[in-house]
Amino acid sequence: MKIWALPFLIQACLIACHSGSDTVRIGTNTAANLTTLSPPTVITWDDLWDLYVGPVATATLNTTMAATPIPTAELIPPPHLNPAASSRGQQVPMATKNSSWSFPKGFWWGVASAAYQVEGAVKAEGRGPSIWDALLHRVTGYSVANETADIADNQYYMYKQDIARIAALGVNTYSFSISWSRVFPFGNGQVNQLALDHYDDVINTCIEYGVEPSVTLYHWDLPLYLQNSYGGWPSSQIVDDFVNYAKVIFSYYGNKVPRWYILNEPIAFCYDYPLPDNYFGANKEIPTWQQPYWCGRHALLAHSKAYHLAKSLGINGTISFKNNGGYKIPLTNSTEDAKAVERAWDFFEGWFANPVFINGNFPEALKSFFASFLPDFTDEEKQMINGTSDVFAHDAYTAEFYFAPKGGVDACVQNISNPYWPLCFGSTYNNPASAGGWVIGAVADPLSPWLHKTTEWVPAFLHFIADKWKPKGGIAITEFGFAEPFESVKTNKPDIVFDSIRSSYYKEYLEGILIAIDEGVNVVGCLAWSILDNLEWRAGYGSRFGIHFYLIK
Ligand code: GBH
Repeated sequence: MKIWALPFLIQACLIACHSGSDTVRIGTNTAANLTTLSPPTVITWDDLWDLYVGPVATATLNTTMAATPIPTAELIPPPHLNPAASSRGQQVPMATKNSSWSFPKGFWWGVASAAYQVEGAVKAEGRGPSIWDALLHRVTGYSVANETADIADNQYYMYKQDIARIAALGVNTYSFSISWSRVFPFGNGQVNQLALDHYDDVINTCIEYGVEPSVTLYHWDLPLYLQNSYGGWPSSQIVDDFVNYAKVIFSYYGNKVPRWYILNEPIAFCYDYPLPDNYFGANKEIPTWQQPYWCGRHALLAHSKAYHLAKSLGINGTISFKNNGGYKIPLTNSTEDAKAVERAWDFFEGWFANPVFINGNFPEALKSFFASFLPDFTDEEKQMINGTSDVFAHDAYTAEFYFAPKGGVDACVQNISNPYWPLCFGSTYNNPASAGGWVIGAVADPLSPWLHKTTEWVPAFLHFIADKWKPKGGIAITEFGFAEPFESVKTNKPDIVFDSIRSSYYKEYLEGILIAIDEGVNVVGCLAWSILDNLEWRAGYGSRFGIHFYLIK
């Protein structure tokens, strides 16, 4: 059981109910050996699993579980951070309050997850493997403790219970993602009706509970077969396969879904390239250092094609992609550090936000870096890409200081042997020595060292996005959250569920949003990451972002 991070939220727990049964298997089990696997050899669903992933664990609870009513004893909020009056006689700390602040009408808020991180049931009902099944099963050390997502939170079977809890929180949105390799076990080709039925029920259950479903089409779980056949996102072949998948999803669920996110954090999944050698039939033609940028090009083409397709299908929900990255602060007030900050926005957020929100093309700094290897977008492509987000969706967790390399940004750009090339900026969590070297804010769990509590920068961050990319539909914070340090080493439940830093992170972050709204920034909604502890990718289960505690092992 875990205490809610937000004062207005409630205390609750997830009950893991387990009852027995076996793995679901489909297809024919054809013996194959690795030497016959180079495309275009036809391989079966079993081959994909057996050769590239191996045996997977299954949960004992493996049929859809009905929701059980949430006991009122579990709906008791935690003590307030700054208790006003207390029956127990604590002293009341000074607290400032501005009673005129309020969220605008129509502001939505809720909780988020992603398919691979919470579903488990990886071989159930025909799901094909994704690259992450192979990465976590086969690549030793890819996740810190070699944990897999075979069972994870078992949400594939327990979604009704999870959605009942979301409703009990009093929030109005659940943001989850669809697993592409459930719907297309091979990424393309035959559709798996069981998967479509499953997500239909997830969406319907949300609606039944008065919770609006937000759907992300792609949260990093690329069908393994597509990585094997042509190297995944760095190949242009991904574009049509993705758009074909998007078409099935948009056509099937259509206007039941008020908010769609086509891609989650292309910066993050493109920088996962190159994937480790020798586990996939990888794309050898593209030099490894270029792969993130080819991925970015195809992500933009796939996103924008899918966006236009959705509009042409009459989808009337809000459609965008989720960008990500922290607020960027110059380490010192030098002009070089200011340049470094500008370049960092261009290389990260601007990589995707400039094309979509400004002019269909990359920022100048990126264009000149790409010039020697990446084709320019054609005029038609630029036109297709520009304007393809109805809202600026940002996963905005944290902030960091940026600085120029010694000798300055421009000299670095000209010198490929500079250790900072090609980015030509550096970043740090610590203030300069002249300011005492203090860290920017409290650090999260050691397994998520990139995350610091920097909530005092939230208003500046929101202003920056509004001023630079001028999103017509406003800004949505599609993920924010915090991994309480060392939670996974605690054993006493009351200690585990009492989240000091996470609680103040959420409270002060929301205050930051209110300040920005009060100052005229159009912020339309926000989503806490995450509804429950889950598989934190390479950090495994040790870094816990859930506002519900979930004991995975
Ligand atoms: C989100 O990404 C993801 O969408 C979500 O799946 C995830 O669970 C959540 O954050 C919490 O992490 O290890 O130093 O190379 C947030 C952006 C991008 C931050 C990748 C961490 C890796 C930093 N993330 N980044 S590092």
